[in-house]
Amino acid sequence: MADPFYITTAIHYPNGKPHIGHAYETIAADVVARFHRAMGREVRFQTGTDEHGLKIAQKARDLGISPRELVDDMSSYFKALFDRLDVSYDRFIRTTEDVHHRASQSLWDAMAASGDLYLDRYEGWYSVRDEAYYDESELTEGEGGEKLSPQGTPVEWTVEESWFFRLSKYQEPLLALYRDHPEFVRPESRLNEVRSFVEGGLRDLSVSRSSFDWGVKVPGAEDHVMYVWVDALTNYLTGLGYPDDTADYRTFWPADIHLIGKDIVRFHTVYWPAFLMSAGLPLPRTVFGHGFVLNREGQKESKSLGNTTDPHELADRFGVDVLRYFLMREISFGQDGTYSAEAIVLRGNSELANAFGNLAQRTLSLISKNLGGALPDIAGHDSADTALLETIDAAVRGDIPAAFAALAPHQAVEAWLQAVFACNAYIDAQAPWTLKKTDPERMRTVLATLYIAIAQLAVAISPVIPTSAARLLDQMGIAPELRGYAAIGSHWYSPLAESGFRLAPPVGLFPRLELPEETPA
Ligand code: ME8
Repeated sequence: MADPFYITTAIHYPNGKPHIGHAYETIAADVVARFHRAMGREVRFQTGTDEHGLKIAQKARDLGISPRELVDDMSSYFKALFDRLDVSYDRFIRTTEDVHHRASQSLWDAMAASGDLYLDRYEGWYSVRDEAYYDESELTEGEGGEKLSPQGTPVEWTVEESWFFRLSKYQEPLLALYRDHPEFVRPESRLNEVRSFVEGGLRDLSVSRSSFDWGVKVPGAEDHVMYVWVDALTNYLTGLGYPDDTADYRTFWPADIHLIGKDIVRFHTVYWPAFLMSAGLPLPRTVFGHGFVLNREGQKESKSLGNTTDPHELADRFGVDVLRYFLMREISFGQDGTYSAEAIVLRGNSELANAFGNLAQRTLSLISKNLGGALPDIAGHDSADTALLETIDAAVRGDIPAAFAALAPHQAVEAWLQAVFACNAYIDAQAPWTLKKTDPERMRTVLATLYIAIAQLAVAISPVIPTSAARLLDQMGIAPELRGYAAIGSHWYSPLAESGFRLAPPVGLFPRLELPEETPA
């Protein structure tokens, strides 16, 4: 298969269980991965857990267990959640894997060979919660006068022997990168932030720690472990087999998209390209920094703050596809957005259950009841039928894939919903249920037209609601090879109708959701 496409999520810190933000990012990446697969591309999709560093070591110490026990336990929750949410990753990476230690050490050696690493002494501020070094000038003051990072997290004064990376040397090459490839950082607002940060000057970066040992050992200096972000970023290469010259590496590197949250854009668009330039490796094409999912109080849920909702609970209450649909539909990709039980119920009921589910249910039931499940032949389209099919065609071949390709899943869903509304307007105007007696021939044409439209709409929305779309397409007898964007159209309809296929009485797709009692309507 041609046209490879490599997408990654951030790797998640397993210092606690996953929350809605982790679910959001990974679902978004899955939607993009599924879309590109449906376009016929050869997709590689990687996610995983980021298991080293002081944050993990301190959490384990607080719990009285070893870091290894903590990450083995917590990483499994991330994997189980992503499996539950139908995330179609090809590789779930854990940075404690031996292959990852080897890859990180190879990247380190390559940076050393460029003369970009030197030993010195670090004195400065560090936030364990962000696993980040901050300049004095970036800090703010908390209510009690304590120093806080720009993210509002506590910082501590750190003094230790450390290896440094010559980040300062890469200021001009990075500015040239942003100038020549503005698509490297998206959305544009994040590019502007990063550019001004780099224009403000870059200091060399401390890239090892010698005061604890939970990390990847520095080659040739085994009393040092790598700064956790050095090994974390390397995960994108490890998963392809780096440093070996593997088929996966040759096919998929450089990555097409690193999908990450806005809080870690600096690591991915300043440090990471500088490391890769130093090692002489090609740079990823796009780093996309999405916004935060906030709860109804407008707070960011985070493990460190302890205000998290278990995404399993949301999946239990609303269903996986409704949750996936809601997150993609409600939040403009790239911006922050809020979620609440009410908003999920509203979207699930009005858009999935009513607009799309009822459309399919009504159409398939009429065929099942009135025609014994045999698909009607299309005798003489009139202009209303042609207009509907043209509207659907424009959506499923034009607006919807264009929006997915542009990393705007919220716009893809919006375009899909408009096409669903067009079908609803058509079914109401044509009222096929009244045509049975008055004009059975016309009824057959209307139902055939709707059948074609509904199958196309199910294919088009499959990246977002894969299970429900597949259940509908299974009922409709649509062969797996017809379920991609490339195969979308109406050419399959007559052969299917003539094949003797019989539609069974349809099964509803989306149960009506009730508002939880404890929350006000
Ligand atoms: O940052 N809404 O891990 P992490 C949306 N290990 N996204 C959110 C979110 C929220 N409320 N909270 C977190 C790390 N995220 C590092 C990454 S990559 C080489 C190393 C996003 O577990 C966050 O922005 O803190 C990040 O992209 C991802 O979840 C993992 O966050």
